[in-house]
Amino acid sequence: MLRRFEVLRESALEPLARVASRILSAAMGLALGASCRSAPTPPAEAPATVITIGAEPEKATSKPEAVVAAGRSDGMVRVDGGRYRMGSMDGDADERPVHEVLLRDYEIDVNEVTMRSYRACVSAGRCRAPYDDVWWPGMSSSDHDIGSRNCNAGKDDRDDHPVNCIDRKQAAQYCAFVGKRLPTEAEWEHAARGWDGRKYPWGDEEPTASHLNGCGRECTEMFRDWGFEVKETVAGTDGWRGTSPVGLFPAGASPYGVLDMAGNTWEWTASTYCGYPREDCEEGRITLRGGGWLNHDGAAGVRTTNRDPVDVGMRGSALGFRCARGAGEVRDSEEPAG
Ligand SMILES: [Ca+2]
Repeated sequence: MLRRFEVLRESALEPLARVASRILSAAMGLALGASCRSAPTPPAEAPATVITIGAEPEKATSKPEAVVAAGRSDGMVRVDGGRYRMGSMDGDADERPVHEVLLRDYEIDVNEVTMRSYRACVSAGRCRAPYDDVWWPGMSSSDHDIGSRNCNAGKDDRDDHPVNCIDRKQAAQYCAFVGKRLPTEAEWEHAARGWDGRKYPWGDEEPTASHLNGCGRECTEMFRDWGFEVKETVAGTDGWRGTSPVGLFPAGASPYGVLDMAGNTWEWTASTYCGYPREDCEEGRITLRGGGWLNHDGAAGVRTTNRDPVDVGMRGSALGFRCARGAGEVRDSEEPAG
């Protein structure tokens, strides 16, 4: 599958645009590296889930009572399982086809994991400390310099900000430390989108500076000071050049009350990057969700169905995570739909 990144890299861009896109990638900690295809091998954390191929999700379908009555405990929100139509016919090629998955009941963190929370795992000797720099395959020295400036490690005013500049192993280590696990892609998307096929966690309204910490004027000006032009996610300013404290944008809450599912940081999932429905999986490449404080493609990056694959060892300044808990997705062989 030809990904947007590859399209960008291989198209006849002007040299300056090439540099800008590369630097933008550096700041986000997202890879432009070539993908490594292999035989489909669904990972243990993300069992195969495809049930049927469906149409675009219907708008305004009735919500299960459990959604309305969703209760929170331990900083999590409970999500009742069911048949969920995953993907979008309006987004990128890898968001198609819309297909139905069965989700078991699960819980997901309301907020992204903070520097403060992560530190407890480090103190217990169960997690490696966050890095103070970024890394991904093929990174240049300038990528490293620009990208590392917004790592939160070593900065004493970031306790309530999401932990960033951590690889997927560190994210998984933290979730295990607190008795949880990383969410699968399907779990993540449903928690962000609910049952009515919305484009963003809050609905179909285009993003504003009150919905999320994206790349507003504060962000474009920061990069301009560094000599680069980046694409804005929102008009005006959201007030945060890099990450913001978690949970600061209630107007951007998902139907389940989950926060920062658009913006602040991209989020690691449990899922290896595969085409829909689960085919042509790319071993060693993991799907990120949610968009971050910087998005190379602007508002399109924070859509609920957007997917971006990166190397499993990558760490970026716009990349964090949240955890989930529960039995996980239902395999099609276990409980066919329809
Ligand atoms: Ca911002």
